[in-house]
Amino acid sequence: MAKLTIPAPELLRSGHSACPGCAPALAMRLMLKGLGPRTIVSIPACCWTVIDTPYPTTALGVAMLDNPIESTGASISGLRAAADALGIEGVTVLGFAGDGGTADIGLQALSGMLERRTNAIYAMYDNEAYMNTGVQRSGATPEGAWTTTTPVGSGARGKAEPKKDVMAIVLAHHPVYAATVNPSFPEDFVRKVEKARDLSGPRFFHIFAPCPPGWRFPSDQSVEIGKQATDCGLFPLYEVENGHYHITRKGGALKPVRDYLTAQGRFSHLGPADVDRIQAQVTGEWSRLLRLESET
Ligand SMILES: Cc1ncc(C[n+]2csc(CCOP(=O)(O)OP(=O)(O)O)c2C)c(N)n1
Ligand SMILES: [Mg+2]
Repeated sequence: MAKLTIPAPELLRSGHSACPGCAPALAMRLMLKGLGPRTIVSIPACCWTVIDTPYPTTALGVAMLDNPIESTGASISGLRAAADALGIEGVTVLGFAGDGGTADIGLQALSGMLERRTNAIYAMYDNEAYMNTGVQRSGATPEGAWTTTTPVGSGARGKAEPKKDVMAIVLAHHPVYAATVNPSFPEDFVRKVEKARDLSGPRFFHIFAPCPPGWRFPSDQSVEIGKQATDCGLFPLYEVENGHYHITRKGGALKPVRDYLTAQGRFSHLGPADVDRIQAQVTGEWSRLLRLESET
């Protein structure tokens, strides 16, 4: 039998207030298994501030700082500067922010942190909308998805615009390391986190994070939906180290995107032509990624 490589210690404790099936909770659990106890995490306004607190309690077994939604990049820059000034060694500084707080509201602070070569890890958990305030669309919401601000009805068919390519924006800053991870593939997730932990400089994670109430699927399906997203090529697992791309999961032929879409209520209004269009986009992006891997 294969030996599991995931560390046993739990730094996300019981008693947190995540919804059943919350993939962002699973993502934090895996992130801290990879980083270990000498981690300081900065969390902006998002579901995760609610999951961890209310003050003065905490479900996290590491030091945690709550920061305004737009300033995670600035916050982790300050934490790193403070740790260095105080001579605190061997500590990992982590920003753990939602897609709204990263792709939209906190984008300039993230850009600044990357450009200054801040020695810290920024992780964006992507549940593809502003979930904590009631499922409003973000720049990371995919085309066609229902949200409360991209309704479905007469003349309205969910979000009209494509998803913002946050990895491309981050990679334009030439970080030391950037990777996509998905809690449905925990071994791949923790291996990448352990690798990033041992590097120095700006590092970034794009975390796939299904949200049962926001995406409208049963809460026992989160892991399965995550698997489908990667196995159909919609959320490929890869890492980019000093500009070199490496796809970390190639499971043979890609599964059809249709199964992933039909499993979620937020896409239930899409017709065959919509599904075909999304399939063509996913196939095209997958080919582009394969090309990038072979060219670099
Ligand atoms: C400047 C500012 N604008 C809006 C808010 C309200 N707000 C709090 S949490 C949140 C949702 C954040 O969405 P995301 O970053 O995707 O995290 P999620 O809630 O999905 O976990 C918003 C809009 C805020 N706190 N500060
Ligand atoms: Mg979100």
